[in-house]
Amino acid sequence: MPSDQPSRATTTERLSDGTVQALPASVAAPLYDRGRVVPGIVQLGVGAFHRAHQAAYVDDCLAAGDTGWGIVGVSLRSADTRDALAPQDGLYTLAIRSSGEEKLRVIGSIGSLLVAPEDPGAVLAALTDPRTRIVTLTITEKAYLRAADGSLDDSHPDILHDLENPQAPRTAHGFLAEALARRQANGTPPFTVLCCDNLPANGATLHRLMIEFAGLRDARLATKGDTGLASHIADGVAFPSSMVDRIVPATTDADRARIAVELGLNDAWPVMTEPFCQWVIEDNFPGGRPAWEKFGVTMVGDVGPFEDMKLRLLNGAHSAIAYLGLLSGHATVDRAFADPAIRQFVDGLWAEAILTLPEDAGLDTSAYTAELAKRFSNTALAHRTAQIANDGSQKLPQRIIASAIERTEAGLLPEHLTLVIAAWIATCAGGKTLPENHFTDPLDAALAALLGRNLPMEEMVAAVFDLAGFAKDHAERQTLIEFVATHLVHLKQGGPVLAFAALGIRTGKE
Ligand code: CS2
Repeated sequence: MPSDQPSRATTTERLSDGTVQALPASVAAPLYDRGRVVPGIVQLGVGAFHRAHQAAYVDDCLAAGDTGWGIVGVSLRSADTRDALAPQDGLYTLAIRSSGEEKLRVIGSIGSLLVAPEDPGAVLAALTDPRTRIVTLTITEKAYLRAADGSLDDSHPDILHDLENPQAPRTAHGFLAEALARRQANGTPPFTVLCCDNLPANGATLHRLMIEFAGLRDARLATKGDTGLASHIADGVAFPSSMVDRIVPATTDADRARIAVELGLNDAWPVMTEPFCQWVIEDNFPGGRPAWEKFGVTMVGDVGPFEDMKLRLLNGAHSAIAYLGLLSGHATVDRAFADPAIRQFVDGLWAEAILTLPEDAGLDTSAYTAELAKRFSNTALAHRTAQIANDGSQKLPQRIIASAIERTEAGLLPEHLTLVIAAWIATCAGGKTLPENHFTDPLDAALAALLGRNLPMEEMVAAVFDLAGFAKDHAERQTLIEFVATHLVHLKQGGPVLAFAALGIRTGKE
């Protein structure tokens, strides 16, 4: 990147409404009057993904004059994002990076930021504001608090807390339920709930969890029948599904320093991303929505095929690259993907997963995987394998296990798919020791206890499947366990080289 104004880097001035005019012409900035924007969307989870994806689409809408859709950003846990962005009036830089090029754009769609644990009442006030017509969620897979069988984890301490304290919730479920109940009581129409996480049938899944949660709440509050919240949520609140896609590596201090030079202003939390961006949304917004289709969003009747293709091909390959990459000593996706053995493995994985996708849905899987190969090769992203490795127990079911079950049901082998599960277990067992490889999982403690028991291989894999709820109640469970156990023996005896060799992938290191 040209840094022709090096002196600017030393400035302590912050990006904000007051300084945005001073940005160099090469940086795109919000030209609309932010003061006139009306908050219409409450976003739960204001992490980097939301800021690279949904917030950028909404910024386009606001810039085009559709000003009723400003975002109120809510962090459900930490104050970090609010602390970084509040002094910047919610402004932040999106750095769109491809090998050899970086384009900067300042996003203005987040008008205010709230931290739920500090002030749950303020969050409920935003959610019950009649101007709020859509609530979007990007809270990561584990925050949906599903038990191993996929139902609501009704013994989770935060769920129990929220049932006891409906006015001061901690979970997304608790906030949505209380706000929908208050709106129902006031005669304010409900908002539409738009899930933007990488879950299969994400809208329907959240809808089901919310009906379960509201049912428990109704039982506590002894409200029954048609006036109950559960039936209101079941029949009266829309939960469209959506497929979201943009690769967003974690921001580093080097990124902050480089962006400060380019802006001539400090930005405490710029967000890094790739040029590719996709959002496919089920068009079911009874309370209205931004004209997203004008800004590149695909509005459809059924998101299912797009979701499955993305979860199984992009995210499935990502998890494969993460665990096999870590086991092979690769710190970033591009480096792992440049390893010929991993590259060949991913082709094999795609071939297995593609056969599980519907043939009649008009999906062009070869164009899609060709594009994925380009995206994974983007050296400017430095997307860390350890970042993707987080929360494998929550991610593998929709990315890998669903395809493996369907292949086995169809009498086909899931050899590549099951190696990803084995690589996850092997990485949890041994690969987390180096600080730069560190990643976490909600099952960490239970997994460590189990892996420390030195059980015979197949018994150990079966216990991991039980713990994580993998392939629960599926006839194919035992077949998958046997494949995973065989792969694990290879990984234990000869690392990825031996495991790849068993699949016919030669590395030259056998
Ligand atoms: C990644 C995703 O961290 C991960 O698990 O697979 O965040 C991925 O980068 C996004 O889903 C891309 O849209």
